[in-house]
Amino acid sequence: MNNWTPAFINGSASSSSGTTTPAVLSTSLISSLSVKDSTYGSYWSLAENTAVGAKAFGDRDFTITSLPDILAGADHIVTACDSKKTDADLAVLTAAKDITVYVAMDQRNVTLPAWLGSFTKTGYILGVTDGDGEKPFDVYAIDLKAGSSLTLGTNGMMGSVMGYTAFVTEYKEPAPVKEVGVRGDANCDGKADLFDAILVVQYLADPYNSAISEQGKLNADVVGDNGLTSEDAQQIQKFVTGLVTEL
Ligand SMILES: [Ca+2]
Ligand SMILES: [Ca+2]
Repeated sequence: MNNWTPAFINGSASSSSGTTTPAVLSTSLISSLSVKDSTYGSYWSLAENTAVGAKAFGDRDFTITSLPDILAGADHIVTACDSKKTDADLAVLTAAKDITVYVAMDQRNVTLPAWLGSFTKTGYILGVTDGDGEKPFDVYAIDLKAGSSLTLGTNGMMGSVMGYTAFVTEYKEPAPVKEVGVRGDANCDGKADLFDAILVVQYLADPYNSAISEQGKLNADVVGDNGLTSEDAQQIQKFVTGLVTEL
């Protein structure tokens, strides 16, 4: 719980009938978060300055135990894990500034909801530790202009997974691509190996869901200076297996 400061501990109110009114919440980046989940919405809140050790959900003691650098200090949309049981839109978020919204989805959720299709898979992994140990969550991102709204939809109704959680940072221009780094180094870890060949093959098969960066695309374009093709993947594989000695 270090450094975890809720902006609001859910501002919801219980009516006399016992049902809860979902909260409307805000931060400097989010002008409003309108929670639509009438069953579990009272567990939702917003927290600022996300750090390792923060609670992942409002209705569980599970904590964030691995946090990618891009999410350090982010606003955290603390969802309810049990909102995974709600087969409807869960919340509507309106941006106070130009922001990037990140949704972290349990990797065991293989029935990704359609609304996530407009997001980009970043390749970053968030770790959430439940009673059984740390579970990896894939981080998806979408940019949102100041004043625009985004609907956070259903988790996809898959069983035996945690619900998603979400984060918001101020939008930053992507770092400009300067020059080729290590040739063949698609994943930008400083060396060319089999993982780079695999990443290029994955990119070619599904470019919209690839974790490859612009710098990685430049590094991996080892044949023809013409963008990535199967020839680039094959050439990196030849380098890995020693058939060619340089890229
Ligand atoms: Ca590499
Ligand atoms: Ca090429």
